[in-house]
Amino acid sequence: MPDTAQAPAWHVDAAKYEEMYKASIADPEAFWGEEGKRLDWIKPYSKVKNVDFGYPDVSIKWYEDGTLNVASNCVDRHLEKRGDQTAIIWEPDDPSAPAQHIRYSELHENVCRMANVLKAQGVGKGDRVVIYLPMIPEAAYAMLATARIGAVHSIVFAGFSPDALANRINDCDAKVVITADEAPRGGRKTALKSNTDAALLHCKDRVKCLVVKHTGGQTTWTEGRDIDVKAEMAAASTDCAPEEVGAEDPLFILYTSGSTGKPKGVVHTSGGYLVYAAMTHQYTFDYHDGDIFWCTADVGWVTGHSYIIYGPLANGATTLMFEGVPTYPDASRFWQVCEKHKVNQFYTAPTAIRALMGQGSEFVEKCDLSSLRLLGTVGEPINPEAWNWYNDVVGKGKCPIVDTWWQTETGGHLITPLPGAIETKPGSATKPFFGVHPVILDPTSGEEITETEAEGVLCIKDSWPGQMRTVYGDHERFVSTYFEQYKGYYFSGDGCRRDADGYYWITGRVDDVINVSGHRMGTAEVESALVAHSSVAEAAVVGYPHDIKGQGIYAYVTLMNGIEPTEDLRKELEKWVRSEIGPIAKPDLIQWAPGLPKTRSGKIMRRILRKIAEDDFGALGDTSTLAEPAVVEDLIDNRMNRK
Ligand code: 6R9
Repeated sequence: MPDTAQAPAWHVDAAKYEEMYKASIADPEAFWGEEGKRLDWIKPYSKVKNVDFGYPDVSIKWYEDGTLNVASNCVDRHLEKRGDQTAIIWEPDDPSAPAQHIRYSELHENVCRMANVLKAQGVGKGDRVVIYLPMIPEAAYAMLATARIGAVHSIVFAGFSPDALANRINDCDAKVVITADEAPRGGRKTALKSNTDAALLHCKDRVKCLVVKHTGGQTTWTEGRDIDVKAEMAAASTDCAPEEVGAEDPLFILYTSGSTGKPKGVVHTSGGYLVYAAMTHQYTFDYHDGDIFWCTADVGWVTGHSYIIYGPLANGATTLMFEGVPTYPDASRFWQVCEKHKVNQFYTAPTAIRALMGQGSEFVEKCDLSSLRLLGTVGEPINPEAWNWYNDVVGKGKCPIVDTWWQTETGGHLITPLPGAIETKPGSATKPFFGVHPVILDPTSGEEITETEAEGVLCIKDSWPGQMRTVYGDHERFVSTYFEQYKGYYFSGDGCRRDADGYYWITGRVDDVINVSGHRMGTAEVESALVAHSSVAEAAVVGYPHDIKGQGIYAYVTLMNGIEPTEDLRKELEKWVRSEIGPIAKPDLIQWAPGLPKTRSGKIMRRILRKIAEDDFGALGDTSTLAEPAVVEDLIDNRMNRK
């Protein structure tokens, strides 16, 4: 418990957690029927849950006959009580530039103005809007304006390449893309508008480009297609009636990597998602009225959707939005921002914690962090060393750490400690959130392991309101990805262990997804980028343990006949992948592979490649199905130095 006199009591204690959890599992209809009331509905729901996890007819609906507007739940309904309260604190990349405090009343005005700008471009209910913006207030306005008019947003992380942007604009058939001239981060600028220009060469002519002039950097301008958002907003009305949408109408699409094929458009709907984002934000972070909440994620990831924008704003919170990076101008930036804005709850990723830990504790110690009451992590397993540093140096042993396990697909936290209720153990996401029924299955038999102590694959037995509903435009892919392998369950793709106390420990992905600095990367995506290069015949990509990033990208590359493996080519391939996908996909290590280990039927044996990349080739396992065993010896002899 914090020892500051004014700290509020925790929302739940151990007994209350047990009681609420039991009730949520015993009678989900009653539990979620009650929780749904945290939103303002235009037409209240009479049906709470209508879910079928049965293969192949998976269907998930929550609050299906209710109607609402997500933006009015995040903005309008707070105006009367907290119109003058700060909704968003915006902290710019440059620490000497002023922060902005955007009141709920101003947020309302700006969202309405932006909504009217979208409407003037012919965007209406159900239309898709792609958002490719830096971490600036306009990103929040754009999301909420889209929701206000019943349209569907799809945010593309500003670190993605023109190709990745074009693919997403085309996949969801967007009517407009909202971008900015430039994105400043860590003192450097990314030319977002030029990227967008390059992307739009591969998109339908009718796609309009709304440009936020943020830095004032030079951009080329296509008359008739490009629109100056700030100028249009200034001229637009501050009135825009919110559109009534069904609970199951889509709110957003977010593309995420899977083990095969191109990224999937994860679809979240309006009612259930918002109930779940708001509820988890309140309980997991023990959010109370008046708290200053900071989630350091980018709005391009699901964490930014649920815990910078939708959860906090649905709860009438003050949410901090940070444009910069943890190490600019130096490694104390996070802590300086905490001190400056008196942050109460701070939520970040293990990779950031590890990087800052490596810079030394003095960067933390020179800041006044007495406002902090709770710390959170998300994105990947946190190693106990980083957990302890976070706990001791940042939290001074006084702030509970919530290690929240969840996914783009789940909309909000599924397994997480609740402060005041669940004792933490470094490295464990601990216990399920209300209404969440995790099970551990034997990966081979698919049977549920009923003993408390268990290890296997993590599945969820029944739905929760924040669950994704489908893959955009491809429901079959949704069913086959998440419901086919283990029938009757949602399959998370993660491995997991349950200890004798019933605590869950996530062990990492069991599929061909790697987790680089908390960002999901499909190995198939990196491979297809590599083979798109004219010198590359074949490529196989695996993850390997990396001190800061959690996992690094290890690529085995077979060159075309007659192409010489040189250092220049290695650099060129790194650059190539950066430009095909984005900087986060750049391979850390590229090994020239004269051949790849394959079965006689031609399947690449990734298990072996993983072992070599992990420097664990003493334990290659069964290699009897290898077509050419000599290939493996060559790869071992020429493996890359991981240091
Ligand atoms: C929210 C988010 C999801 C994957 C997930 C898992 C890993 C996330 C974690 C964690 C261990 C945690 N992951 N949180 N692993 N402990 N607390 O990160 O979504 O980008 O879709 O990634 O991230 O492997 O399956 P997303």
